[in-house]
Amino acid sequence: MLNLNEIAKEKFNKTLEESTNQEIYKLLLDLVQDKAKDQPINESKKKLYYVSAEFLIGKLLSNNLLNLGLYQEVENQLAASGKSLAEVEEAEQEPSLGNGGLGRLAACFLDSIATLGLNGDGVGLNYHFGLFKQIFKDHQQNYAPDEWLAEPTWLTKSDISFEVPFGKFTLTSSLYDLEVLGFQQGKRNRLRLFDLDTVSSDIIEEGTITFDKTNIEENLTLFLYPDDSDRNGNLLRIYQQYFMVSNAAQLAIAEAIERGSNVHDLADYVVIQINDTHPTFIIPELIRLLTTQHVVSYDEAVIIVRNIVAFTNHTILAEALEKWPLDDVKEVVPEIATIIEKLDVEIKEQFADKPNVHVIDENNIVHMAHIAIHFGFSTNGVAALHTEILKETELKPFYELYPEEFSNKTNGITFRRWIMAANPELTAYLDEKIGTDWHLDADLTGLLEFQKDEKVLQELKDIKNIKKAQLAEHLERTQDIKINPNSIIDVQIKRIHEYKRQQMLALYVIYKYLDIKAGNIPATPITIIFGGKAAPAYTIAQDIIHLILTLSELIENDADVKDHLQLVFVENYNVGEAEYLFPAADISEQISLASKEASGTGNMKFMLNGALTVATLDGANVEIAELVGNDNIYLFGRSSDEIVHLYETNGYNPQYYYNKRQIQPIVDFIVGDEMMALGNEANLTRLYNDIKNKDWFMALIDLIEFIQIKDLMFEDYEDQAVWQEKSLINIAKAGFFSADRTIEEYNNEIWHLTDGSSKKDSDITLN
Ligand code: 26Q
Repeated sequence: MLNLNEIAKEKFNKTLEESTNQEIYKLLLDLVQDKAKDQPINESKKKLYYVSAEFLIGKLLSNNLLNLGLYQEVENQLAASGKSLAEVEEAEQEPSLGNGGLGRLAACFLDSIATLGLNGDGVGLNYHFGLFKQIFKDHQQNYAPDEWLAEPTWLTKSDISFEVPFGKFTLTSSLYDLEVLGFQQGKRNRLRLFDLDTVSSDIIEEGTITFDKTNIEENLTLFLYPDDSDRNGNLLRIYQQYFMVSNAAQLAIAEAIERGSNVHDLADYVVIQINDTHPTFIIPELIRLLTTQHVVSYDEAVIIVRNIVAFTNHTILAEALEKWPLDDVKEVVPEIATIIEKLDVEIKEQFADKPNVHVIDENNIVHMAHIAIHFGFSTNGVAALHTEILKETELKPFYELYPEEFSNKTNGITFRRWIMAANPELTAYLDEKIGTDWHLDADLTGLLEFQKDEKVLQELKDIKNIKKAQLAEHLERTQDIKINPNSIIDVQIKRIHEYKRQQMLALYVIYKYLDIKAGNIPATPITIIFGGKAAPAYTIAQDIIHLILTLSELIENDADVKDHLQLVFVENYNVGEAEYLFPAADISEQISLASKEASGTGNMKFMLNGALTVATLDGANVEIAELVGNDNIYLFGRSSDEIVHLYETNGYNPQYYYNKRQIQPIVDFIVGDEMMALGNEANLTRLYNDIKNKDWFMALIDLIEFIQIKDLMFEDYEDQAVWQEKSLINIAKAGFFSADRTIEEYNNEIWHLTDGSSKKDSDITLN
């Protein structure tokens, strides 16, 4: 029997009541670690390595307690001593080892892989500083380093270490492990994070995120690459990537040999899923290791690797597709550059007439995705529409070469974190209404039976109100932001990027502000909440943040409006903030320019917690709409086909939309006197000119429709019986988006972990 009081007495010679939250956190961390290490590690002949530059795992305490089945017991015992788990959790530093969706997906996948009892580890880097801390000052995004590696830590240093040979020096790695516990599974996997003992925070300029980018021994794992658009620091990025994959490859080979592989049969023992192209160097690295450290010929090594590596694409934005100058690769790892050149020769011989599939282009640029597709056995997109776009446009020439290697794996989210831990109130209510099987099978459709049950609809609303009150309390306590918990909570939380169109929602806010000034008072007050970080070098994204923060102050200062409309930008949006925001939202903003958002996963978290979605038909929104039906989602905007066509024909002209009577005053407001009085002229003018003259991601094209659909939504909110029914249907249909379903698909169609054979055992021949 667990007795926290006794443990506290033993450890600190205090009762639980007398212990500080910090002490209780330490006590619970030790308890979880002990229990975790009692659990055997998953085993099977073949093992998966999920290699990723990012794992946005979030805080671990609640999730681990939940997966061990201790959550309720611990919460009860803490409560009996006047303590709360939520407050204890505030002692935990959040590891922000990811930028956004791709990193969070990797974390959800680890949870599901362990829950399904599959033998699969994550492999990545132990960044000493996670993604920067975002601080708002003078309506601008500022940066502070995020030092998360404080004691006590969940990491355990192993005695595993490898030599990684760069061109100019060889470095020795150290491996740290994090336990990954399956939900009620009794076995565990690990997240394996490689590091360098020589890394030092002394090279960081005090209080900034600036450091000497050339001092590789001291900086290699110092920072998560903070950026998905900046081109500086390319060499460091290559150093990081090669260090990650060399360690991953050496680990996979060593473990396979331990399990009985003779290396020639490595593909029966190892499958490697690469999370976007960031780990693509693992292909040449495996070839290097097999041919130099083991007795495998080059030709055979290429075949082995082709049976091991599978690639997931997460974006169709051209600027996010990784390409490195061959000279940069040569400078960092000449041996790998040589192998890439050999692979390129093979492809050029085979496809002489198809320059768009070559590995190295005419400008001597290495295309990482091309390596991954040619020399892996599987390429997948992350939502149905995204995969279709890959096949029909972005990766069409590759799809024509290898049609059977392409597949879709629609993303998913772990229900353990995104409803069971984040929304225990809704969890308990669902348990009462439909039983607890959904904890494992994610089937929530039993709820549909209560679609017309007024009492149930009212109780769901009561839970939403509790979550709104908790959000309001949290924001006031931690950020000194006061929101009205009785208002409609309308949320857009995600990285700041033009294609996600935060600027379009900001334009809606201007419209609404002017409308309220004109005397049209909303029936229920509205709170629009933004959260998200912008890449430091992404100028227009900084301008969008500035616009929102300035507008927020303007509204706050306006006595006519502030009680009816509030605009809030949550600072330093991260997994912890997300856990408050998703359960409290009434409205989920999924308004990306159609064709641009590969999937989205926040859309799924909102739906699961009962928010209604305003959406373009983009990414996984398409599948949400199919599941709930058009009456239970608010769709608007141009279709993906129309947008793709506009880009192809250069057919979009923002001036045309700007000149419309309804739009011009809204856009002009950005540089009007009121905004200029509060904001920064350079930011506002640049953004204004960009929207008017360029608007590359077409914020104006859907603006009028967006205004109409949002106003319709606010109108519909007033009929609570109808609104709550829609909300119930969204919850009930969310089961498809369980990451357990996604991982089952990966395993059945790509990894084949339980049947012991690789996908293409002998069906590949030398050319
Ligand atoms: C590229 C080159 C150099 C440096 C960094 C990068 C880089 C870093 C991060 C490129 C892309 C990323 C992150 C991409 C990402 O998060 N994509 C999101 O993946 C989610 C999971 O599949 C999807 O749901 C989102 O739609 C997609 O935007």
